[in-house]
Amino acid sequence: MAIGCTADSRIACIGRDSGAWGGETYTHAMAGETLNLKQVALRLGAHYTTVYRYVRTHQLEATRTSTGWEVSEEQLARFVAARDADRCTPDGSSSGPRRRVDWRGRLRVALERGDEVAAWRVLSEAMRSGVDAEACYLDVLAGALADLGADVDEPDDDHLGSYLAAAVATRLVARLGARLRRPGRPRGTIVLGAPRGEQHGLSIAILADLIRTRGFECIELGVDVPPDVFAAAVGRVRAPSVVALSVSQAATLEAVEATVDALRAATPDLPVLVGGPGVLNDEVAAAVGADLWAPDIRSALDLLSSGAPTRRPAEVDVEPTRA
Ligand code: B12
Repeated sequence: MAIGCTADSRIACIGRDSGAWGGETYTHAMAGETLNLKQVALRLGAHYTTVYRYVRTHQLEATRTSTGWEVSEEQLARFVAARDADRCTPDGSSSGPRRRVDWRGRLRVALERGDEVAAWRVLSEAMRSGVDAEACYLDVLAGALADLGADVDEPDDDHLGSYLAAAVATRLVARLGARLRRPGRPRGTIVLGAPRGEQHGLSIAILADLIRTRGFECIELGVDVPPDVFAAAVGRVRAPSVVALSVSQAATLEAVEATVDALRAATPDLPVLVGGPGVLNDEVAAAVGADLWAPDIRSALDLLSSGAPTRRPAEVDVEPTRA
């Protein structure tokens, strides 16, 4: 600790000293300058490995360089403020308000870096702190993916972040799915896939896992599925309850329509559910011939769990009656 500082003022004043730690000279970083992890450890009065863990779990923002990690004064200040908000009350009791941890933000950083180890650590910590599986999938993981490219300062023009994130997220879903309990006798079977031309597969994997946790069997067809394959799949299932199509881009709506037509020809009474960013509302769903639409996965799960979804009633043109 710096000479003359109390524990509480250590963060503020230790940087005015200079000295050596592990043979390295440190000084207070001027505005715009950065600190390495040893310097941060010294400033926090923590061990280097603890600081490294803060970085890997995205509690402390840092930038990777060719020689290690760099932390700016602003990043360190944000970390200290967040940590202090999580601290005990002044009387030493631990009943102070708990800080809401930004699992979604932390995960997003790890996803964009393509860092599976850090990403899994964030999810594991979230689960350990009581975030349930559904919230892990929908609020933390899907939330982090939805935030991709939201950084105006760092536009991801080449989509590299999306590719890295999708690859890591795919592995995370596989790991999460393997942990889920699937209750006994299925209450129905849902056939699920994305239409021809659609490469966005994460929503399908997530929806499939969560459908199973709600007690349904799920036949997962994956992405870029031709209409006749959907038709063949429902033909093989003894009593399918619903076919669900995940549509991430409006560009594939024609393929959705072709899929609905093929399904109607194969199993006329089977309801078709559509959802995803490519289907804005129920009117678009009706226009492509689907019976059901849900704005998000939670609503879709509630809809499926609420009973036996049915086909949309055919619109009947009523002739005005004469008086
Ligand atoms: C990862 C990603 C990719 C990855 C996909 C890899 C993979 N294995 O999935 C890659 C890099 C390959 C990719 C490619 C492209 N992508 Co992309 N991608 C994304 C990104 C970043 C995340 C999508 C994701 O998986 N989210 C996680 C899931 C769980 O969330 P979600 O899809 O939003 O789904 C939620 C709801 O919509 C709903 N939902 C989803 N499916 C279903 C299904 C049912 C039945 C129900 C009820 C609900 C439901 O519930 C979910 C959770 O609440 C989004 C941007 C974003 N910020 O969302 C763009 C995004 C989906 N992509 C987009 C585009 C345009 C493309 C490309 C055309 C880009 C290009 N120029 O090449 C290509 C198209 C490839 C193709 N032919 O399909 C657009 C789509 C715009 C649109 N609505 O029309 C988006 C929205 C980006 C944008 N803002 O422009 N992409």
